[in-house]
Amino acid sequence: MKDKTNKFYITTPIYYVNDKPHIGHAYTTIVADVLARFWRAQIGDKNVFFLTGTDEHGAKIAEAAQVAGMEPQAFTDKVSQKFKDVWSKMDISYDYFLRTTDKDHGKIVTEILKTLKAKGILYEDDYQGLYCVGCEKFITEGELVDGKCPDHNKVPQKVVEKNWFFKLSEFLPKIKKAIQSGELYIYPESRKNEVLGLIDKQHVPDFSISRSKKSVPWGIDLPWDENQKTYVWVDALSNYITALGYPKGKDFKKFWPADAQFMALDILKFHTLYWPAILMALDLPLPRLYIHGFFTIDGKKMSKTLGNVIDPNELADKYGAEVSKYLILSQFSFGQESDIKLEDFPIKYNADLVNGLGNLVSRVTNMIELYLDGQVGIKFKSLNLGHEELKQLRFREALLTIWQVIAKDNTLIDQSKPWELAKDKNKHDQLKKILGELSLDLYNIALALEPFMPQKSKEILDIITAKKIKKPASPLFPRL
Ligand code: ME8
Repeated sequence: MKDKTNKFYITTPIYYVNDKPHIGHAYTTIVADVLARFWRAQIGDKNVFFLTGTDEHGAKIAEAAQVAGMEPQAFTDKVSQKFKDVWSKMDISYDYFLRTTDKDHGKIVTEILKTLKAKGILYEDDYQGLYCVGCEKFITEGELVDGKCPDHNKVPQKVVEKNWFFKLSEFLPKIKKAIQSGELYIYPESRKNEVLGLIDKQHVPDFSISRSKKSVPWGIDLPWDENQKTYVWVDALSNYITALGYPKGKDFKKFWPADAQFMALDILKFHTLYWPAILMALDLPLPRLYIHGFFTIDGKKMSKTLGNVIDPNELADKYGAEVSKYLILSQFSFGQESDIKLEDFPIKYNADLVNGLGNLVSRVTNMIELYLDGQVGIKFKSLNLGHEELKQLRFREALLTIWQVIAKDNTLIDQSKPWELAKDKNKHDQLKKILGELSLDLYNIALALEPFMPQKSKEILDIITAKKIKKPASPLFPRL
């Protein structure tokens, strides 16, 4: 990760609106939010651009609309709003929410396609093969398990149609070089190697940039062929630059290339091969890609049939936005494949927030109020706690660093027993020194928490920097 920068552009995938948001979408969006808040504090609000949105075209969405008995546009309006609502409930600070059904986006996608065609990168051909609507991708026999797409457990469609194709083969050697040189940055290393393996060992075919209008009527028209619609992935990937007003927009000039594009490994190939190829074809610089693991819930893949899909709305209702974010991010390290154990949430809430941070704030402020008449008399300075970790996108580790200080301070209080020092006039200096150290730590804990828990951070800062420090009237984190 960049150590110094004067602008920072962060994206999440744009999520399919075939169904309502779940905790998987929330995880990616929360890490993006934390990073956006972190960089805003370093380089100023105007220099950070955080994009998220919804992916609304294609067969998958059209089918879901049909099942819901709605017109596609009305259906996508409704589900897209659910994403906006949950992000607002989770206090997600995006700068722009892009919908692929936005007119502005569509116009730019059309321009991008025309440019690619004019450059001779597209050609027309017959496609004969299999298509998985769940993945919105052409799938090979070799990828099937028992004749079904392993991700969606469905028999793919047989497709015979004319499509326009992108000459990916021409770009693969250049993409490989860009990955090796770091010009196309892929994190973590294991995913980077996976992509290099894909290029070397598997035949990666050219990809289609259109679908026949007969089979997929819901999408952006192909400008030069009235029988075709734009393939949903080309429409979707373009969002990362259409949102900035490519090619001439001020934001585009300022923010592209992206400093952190987040996603899980399910869409690795689209982002590490198709997307760089499109960018190279447009003569644009390449982004930095950060791929996290897919997590399971209590050991099982999240699915409607298993009934274990976690709705972020429910978490926010139970714990509030900030605590929910803490509980999700502290479960596992970014990049790892992991399991979320819901039964751990209340345990962790009590241990880390009620007994850890909340208790520390109330003990320290109580003692300063009682023994020092609310005056700790020190100058606060920032120690940049957790900054290194956040610059490297080690979200969980940044939290661990903060909680180490909390644990150290709670132990310091237990061992130094300030209430005993307070009884002895000769030990007043020692008492003052310990409470000074503790309040400086609280100040830095609050600063470090700002990207994760902006409101709690402000509450603690207000308490600890007040002219007269007082124990808060109610606990920072009430017991469940
Ligand atoms: O793929 N664990 O949209 P999508 C972790 N529209 N992250 C998860 C997850 C899980 N179990 N489930 C989902 C699409 N995610 C396309 C993207 S981008 C140009 C187009 C997160 O709604 C993770 O970020 O299927 C994953 O990559 C994304 O949701 C897929 O969202």
